[in-house]
Amino acid sequence: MARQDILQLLTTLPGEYVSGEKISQQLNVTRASVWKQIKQLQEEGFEIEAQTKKGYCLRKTPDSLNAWVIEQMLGTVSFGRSLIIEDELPSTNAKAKELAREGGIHGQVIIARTQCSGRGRMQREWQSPKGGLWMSIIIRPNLSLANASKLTLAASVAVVDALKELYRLPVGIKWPNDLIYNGHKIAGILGEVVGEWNRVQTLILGIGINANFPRENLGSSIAAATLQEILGHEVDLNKLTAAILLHLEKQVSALEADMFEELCINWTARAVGIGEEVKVIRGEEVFRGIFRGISQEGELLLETDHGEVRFSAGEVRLRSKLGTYFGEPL
Ligand code: BTX
Repeated sequence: MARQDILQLLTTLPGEYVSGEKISQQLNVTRASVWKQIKQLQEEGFEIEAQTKKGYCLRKTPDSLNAWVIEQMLGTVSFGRSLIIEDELPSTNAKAKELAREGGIHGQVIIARTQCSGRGRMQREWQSPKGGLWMSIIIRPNLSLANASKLTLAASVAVVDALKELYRLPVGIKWPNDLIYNGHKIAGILGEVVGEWNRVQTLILGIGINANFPRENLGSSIAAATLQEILGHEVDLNKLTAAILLHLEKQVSALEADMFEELCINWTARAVGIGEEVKVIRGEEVFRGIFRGISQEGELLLETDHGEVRFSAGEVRLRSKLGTYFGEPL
């Protein structure tokens, strides 16, 4: 008997008691083993009331990551319909790449409660303590190579919208796809291509959100924010996961329907620093100018004294005129 079967029975009539006898009959198991499973569910964070005469009643599902709970909350067609949660992984992106090579499907999600070797762009370290949301999605989009790189921009719009919908948080996008709250990084997004892009057409989208832990759990040199500190309470990670996946699926579908202009407008509306004087650093070179937004191809547009210059993500760093980027130290 799977614990899911018990949960399914307890949720058919929300708020009502289901007798141990009924559960044991329906699932063809002893009442003692039903009790054992209920105790395990309670340990996983399900608030289940047990009353001698009435039976069991599910009062609340856990806020901590739980695949069954996420599944109940999902409003997507394919994103997250296949979903794995591991206690610890080196990196969910690395695991997702492995799964993609083994035939992982479009929309498959892998989440880790903690990562011991989380990565940012250019192999930078991404600290991933317990309490965060560290997840990767396998995307096999119906997009041309030129358009596929826009997926990471779409992902940043999706995460901003999910955070706004759930917590009314005004989060901005730092080009190309870091999410900033009051000058502090609250989330990061990493898109990685698997195999030969032209043939395989698979992108791994890694999303990391500083959620239920204090900022001190990250290195002191990092200008980061966490949802717990901003909101003053822990958040429901299952709800957050389901909301992000729904927004992401919508964004990806819009891109597949060739709606890049709309994405461009949505991204720009959420971006920080547009119209400001900035420095763009490419290796040893420094370009100064006004940050004008992004092109249809997702490149950064810089208005310099010598005309407009375009930069693609990955090759450059962006800083405000004062040497900081919206609060982030150099
Ligand atoms: P990034 O290269 O823009 O950011 C990396 C930089 O951010 C680091 O050099 C460090 O200064 C800072 N940093 C490290 N950890 C944190 C943190 N938790 N919060 C704020 N700042 C931090 C951004 O890369 C993309 C990150 C994607 C992470 C996800 S998590 C799930 C998936 N798996 C995986 O290994 N990566 C992705």
